[in-house]
Amino acid sequence: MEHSNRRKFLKSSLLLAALPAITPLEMFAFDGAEDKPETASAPYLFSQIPLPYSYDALVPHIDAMTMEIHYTKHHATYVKNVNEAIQAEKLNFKNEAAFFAAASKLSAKAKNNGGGVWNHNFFWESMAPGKGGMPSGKLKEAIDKTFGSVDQFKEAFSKAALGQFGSGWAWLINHNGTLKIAGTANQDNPLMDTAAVQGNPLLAIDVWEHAYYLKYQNKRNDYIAAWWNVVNWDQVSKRFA
Ligand code: MN3
Repeated sequence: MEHSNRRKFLKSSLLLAALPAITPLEMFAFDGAEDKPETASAPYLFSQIPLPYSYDALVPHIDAMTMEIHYTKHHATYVKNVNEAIQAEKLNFKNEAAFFAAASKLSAKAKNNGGGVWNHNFFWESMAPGKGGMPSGKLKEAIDKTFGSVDQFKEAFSKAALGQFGSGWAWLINHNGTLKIAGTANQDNPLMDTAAVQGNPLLAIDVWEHAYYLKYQNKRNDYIAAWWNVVNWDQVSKRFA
């Protein structure tokens, strides 16, 4: 509340407090309600991680303007909207996993924007400058076993990303020890109880046009091919461990 308004408000509250119907306790409970959440955790269940690198760190594969708009506008808006929905709908989940496990019961606003926040945090951490190359260790063994080879995996994953109709994501998922590739529409993710293929996400690519249109226009295929150069396999291995 702005200072002078607050003073006016307090003054009128004190006048009201003099009336028998309004106790000082009620006045106190009302004061400040506009900027305090009902519980400490619920409205801030979702937040944006600090971007782990600069906007231009993934150039030439992902351009700086795309990164900046993607992080500061698109991603930030999902945070604002999901926390608005959580507050307005009085949702109370102990963590993000519990939120997504109840996706079928959430409003479109809560589900879409919650997915938007989580998916982008996951996406930023799936990439890093000077990465790409090949997976190693246990992860490579599992990929070889499931898909035949890393190249065959990349081909199948790229195909899923290219074939995702409209806006959405392609995922590599650990489903009870089995690796799977899946696509999701909009901001859905494999943690949601509504997902056709559920499991623990290991890797994801954002194929919304906002993720590539400035540099690649309609050539989603070129964006996907370039994206492999920034995949952070060390992070994917950590998620698989
Ligand atoms: Mn996006």
